[in-house]
Amino acid sequence: MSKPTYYITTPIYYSSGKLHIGHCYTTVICDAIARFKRMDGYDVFYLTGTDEHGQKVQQKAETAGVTPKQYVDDLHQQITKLWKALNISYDKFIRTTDDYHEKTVQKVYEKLLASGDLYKSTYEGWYCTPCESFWTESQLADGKCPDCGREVKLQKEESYFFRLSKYQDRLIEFYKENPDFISPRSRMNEMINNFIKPGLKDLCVSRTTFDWGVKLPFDPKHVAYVWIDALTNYITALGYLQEDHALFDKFWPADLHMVGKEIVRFHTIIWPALLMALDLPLPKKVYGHGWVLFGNDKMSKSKGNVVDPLVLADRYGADAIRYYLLREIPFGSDGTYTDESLLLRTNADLVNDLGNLVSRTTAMITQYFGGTVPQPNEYTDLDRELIAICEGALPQVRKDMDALSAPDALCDVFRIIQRANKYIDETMPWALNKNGDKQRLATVMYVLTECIRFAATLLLPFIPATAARIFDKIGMPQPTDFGALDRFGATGEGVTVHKGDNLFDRIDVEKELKELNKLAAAQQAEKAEPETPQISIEDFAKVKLATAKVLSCEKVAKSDKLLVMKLQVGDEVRQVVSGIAQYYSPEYMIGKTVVIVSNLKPAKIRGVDSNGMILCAADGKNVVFVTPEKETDSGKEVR
Ligand code: ME8
Repeated sequence: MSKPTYYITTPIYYSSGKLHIGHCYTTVICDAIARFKRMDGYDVFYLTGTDEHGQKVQQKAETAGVTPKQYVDDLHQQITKLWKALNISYDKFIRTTDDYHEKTVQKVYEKLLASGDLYKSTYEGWYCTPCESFWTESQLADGKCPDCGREVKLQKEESYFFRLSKYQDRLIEFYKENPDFISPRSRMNEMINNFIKPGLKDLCVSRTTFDWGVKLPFDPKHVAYVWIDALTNYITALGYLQEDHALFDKFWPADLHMVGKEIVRFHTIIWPALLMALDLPLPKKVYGHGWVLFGNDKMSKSKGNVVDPLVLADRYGADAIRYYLLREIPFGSDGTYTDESLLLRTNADLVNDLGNLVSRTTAMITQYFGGTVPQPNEYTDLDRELIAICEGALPQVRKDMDALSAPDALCDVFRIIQRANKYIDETMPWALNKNGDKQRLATVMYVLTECIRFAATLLLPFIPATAARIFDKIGMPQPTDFGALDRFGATGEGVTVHKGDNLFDRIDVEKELKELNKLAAAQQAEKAEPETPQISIEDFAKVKLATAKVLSCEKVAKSDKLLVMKLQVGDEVRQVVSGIAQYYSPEYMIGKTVVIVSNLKPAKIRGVDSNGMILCAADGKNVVFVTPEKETDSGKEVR
């Protein structure tokens, strides 16, 4: 008989910056669920990936002096390295720049155009020129750009629109028929009251102001804008509208889209409407998890004052990070990350409870029975209490995982561990040994080994590397399913334990906190502007500065920041691109005398050749170009 399928996804991660520990939350939760389902008999497909198009990427690449593709390639590498370090067992990693994805997005737009769900119109919005971003009235902060606080102007742009409004009633109907579609429930009310009831507006789904995106095949000056490109990843990854669509046939509709609460709206309104428009079945559930907050900061998705998760994983092990995120952050609501809570949680649960149980038990079996797990004799009521906890654990953990609550599931597993530690204190094996009661001692060692086997099996989805090490220590093969959890007493004769190293070393919290502070400070300093070094007169002599007269000037196409000028520099005429369009109009520049760096290596900026750089005085808000105090010829050396 074929296994039931389970398709689980994370959002695709923006490729415009480094990921922090908050980002790891979605991926780690999904990983635990995927691993649990695999062991519980499902044929699982776990998808994650990167969201690589858009204006932000284009701008960041420009600032970094690389192409957008080089920029996203580098981030993609960093992100996959992080997932590897955290032991994320995804089945596929999709990049929105993957050829198959781009081609399918184009087909989706064509399909929507053909069915009448896509139409061309004009988008009117508040535009922030420095940020090159459109905002709706309600997104503005005191009438200004919510990102940079500067003035915005009302601007019109030709755009394609998705007929979202048409699906309003069908969406409400769908929610009614599927009350568990949006979880937790509170988020469902939020969606209906805040977004659907006030009325859905058609959605602008193309842009002409930048070009780092999927070009619309029927109108290539437009690129796909954000949500259709991003959301369709969940089906393009499976082969939707492609030659090989076996995975799509097998796994769609998704069982679970796990997303952070800020993007529930897109996944529960736009995504189902789009699927309705494409005549596809809808996903079974969208879960909006809470945020990992940092210190007292409300929501700092981009906070930099926390140590890089790669460094944390390297220092404390992937499982300490995984365990912390799964256990400490209450599922469905926000939780606060602090270095201290990470270290304390690791010491309390992983070092004390789990580590001690395994090391004490393996040490005692080694000392009292030469390392071979003895067979049990008659069970007492005390033993039976532990047996009942073990045998009840899988159904309980399964129930927790059905509710997607990893913290509860881990609490239930740790109940076995904590009870077993107490059992050691209660049975006092050292006294049994001293009194020569080998029979009872054998039963106690056997019960403890079985408790460890149950706990380690159930821990495999959550802290897989540690659980695997436990199986090594207790001399058993690592199970691939929960089959052997139906019966206490499955451990047969002749099993040999190996105590080996500690599972986790105790962390000196005070000392580590100081180290982490230092690391975070170093990280911040790395990001900050490097201190300007002093240079010698010889170094300065290498820079050739000259006066130049602006002969002509115009805007660079598709850029609000750049002007391209022809400059007279002595006998020579050269072209220079300068990022001063927000501060000077082309007309104003014509006839002005400027100062340029004349021996700068030529470069292409937005595809336009630039041979030199115009000197400006800038303070981050205002920019003025430098000009000689008196009229002077062009081409004069400036020293
Ligand atoms: O939203 N705490 O990508 P993203 C918890 N590309 N989760 C957090 C978090 C925090 N502090 N910060 C981020 C996007 N996340 C889009 C999605 S899907 C079609 C397109 C989570 O890189 C966030 O909630 O901003 C989301 O689930 C994931 O990281 C990716 O966020």
